[in-house]
Amino acid sequence: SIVDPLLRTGYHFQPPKNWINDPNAPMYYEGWYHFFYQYNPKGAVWGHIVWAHSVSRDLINWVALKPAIEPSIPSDKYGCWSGSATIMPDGTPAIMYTGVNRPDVNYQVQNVAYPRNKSDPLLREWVKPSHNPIIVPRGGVNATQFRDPTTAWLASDGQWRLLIGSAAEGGARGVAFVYRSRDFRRWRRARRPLHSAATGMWECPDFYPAAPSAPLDLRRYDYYTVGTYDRKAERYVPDDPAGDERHLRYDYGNFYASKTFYDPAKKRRVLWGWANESDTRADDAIPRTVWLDFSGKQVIQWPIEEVEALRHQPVTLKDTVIKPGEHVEVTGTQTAQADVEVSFEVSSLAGAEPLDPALAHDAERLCGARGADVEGGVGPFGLWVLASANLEERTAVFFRVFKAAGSDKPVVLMCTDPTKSSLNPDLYLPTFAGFVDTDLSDGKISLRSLIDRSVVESFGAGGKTCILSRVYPSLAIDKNAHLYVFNNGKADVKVTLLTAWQMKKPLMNGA
Ligand code: DQQ
Repeated sequence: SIVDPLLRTGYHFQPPKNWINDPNAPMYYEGWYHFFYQYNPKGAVWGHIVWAHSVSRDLINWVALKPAIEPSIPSDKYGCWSGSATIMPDGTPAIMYTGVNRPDVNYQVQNVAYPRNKSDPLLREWVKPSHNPIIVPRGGVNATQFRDPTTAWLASDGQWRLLIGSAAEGGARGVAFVYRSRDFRRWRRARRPLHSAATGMWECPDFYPAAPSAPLDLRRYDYYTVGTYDRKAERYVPDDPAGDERHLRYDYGNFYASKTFYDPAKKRRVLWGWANESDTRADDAIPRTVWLDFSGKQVIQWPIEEVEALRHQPVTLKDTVIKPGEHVEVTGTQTAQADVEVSFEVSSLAGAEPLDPALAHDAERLCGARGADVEGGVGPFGLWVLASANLEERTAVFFRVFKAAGSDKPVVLMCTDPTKSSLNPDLYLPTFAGFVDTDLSDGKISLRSLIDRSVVESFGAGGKTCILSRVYPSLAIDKNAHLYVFNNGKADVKVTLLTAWQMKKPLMNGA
């Protein structure tokens, strides 16, 4: 469908045109950040996939280079699919990626590519050595479900390890196979996979240390688990063996095929996700820093600090009480492309509504039933973003507090409700939601939303729960987008501080 160009995102990563999907092999090399991504140079839908390549000094301003890896050898002739970079001990990066080698079925093998010229910090040219493919599906591995090699790591025995996403039991079980190599050329599969679960195939696995434990991400939504890597047994053991492996997600919205890399320049781990459009076909991704929280049970995500360089024209709201059923507009800055940070304070949790036990484990259904306009006890309160002047259009990002059945324990739900985001009737607008790991003991909870014309990317409670949503307003566009704080609960809610900044448009691949 045709979308208003003013709904094109301004500061989320995107190519000048055409289809983009997974982020691939993000890395830092000689002062430059490199970002590769699944890209169709020929059209606006997934198809003939190459590795497009952009570079940046700051992860915000991007310059597009020529595609780095395109189909050119028998083992990648029908597609260059996702993969990762590994920095060799001498500092040279290697890219491992999946190649499709048959026209009729998606047979998958793994290839390697190296920079032609290590002294070019832009790494413009990549060569595929003649010993490709270096890993082929053997021994009962399903060749059509065998892809997306991770970054490799050196184990204590001096051998390389990497993981490949796959499936077993006819696709019912997601599997992360371990491969070993002495020379990065001949790879052998370890007898036992690192980990597996009854989730369906695992695409784009990622495995990284987050002291003292390590997340592993699973599939379809970007699930992850936190656990311990038993180096001797080469097995991953989730910290919570009884836990549901589909419990924790990086993001409860539109965010998939994410990948991390370690940024040695700022000593942090950076996560990129793919925010597929729910309507049209041009897509974006945003970097977040990710770390393990104090409890060690989940990760925290926060927009990389460089994003703050785009902020200007701030306006604030201080110590403002929002009464039940009221809303307050935040004026004085344009908010179609904005960064909003707000701290809320609820005076008492006494009026929190009881949690329906049937919905206690299903945040999305709970939010569907108890949305932004359904009056509650404590909440719903939060932001209406990308709102039209008369509020016919608005996307609600909010919290709602419940009381768990049989106890007074507060249960905090975070939602993005886009059902009123557009008067355009033909849109797919799912409600997204996740629970927030907080007991609200001090009555305080924060929310940050990065608004980018058709992206609303929200971070609840300092990044404990994140939701990215795509919306396509027909009125709340550009200068006609408004921002409000609302409270549809029965208890007062205080905005202790809200700051909204307009966001400048960085260099974005020449778009
Ligand atoms: N996209 C790639 C695959 C990967 C999938 C193909 C995930 O390598 O498994 O474009 O979105």
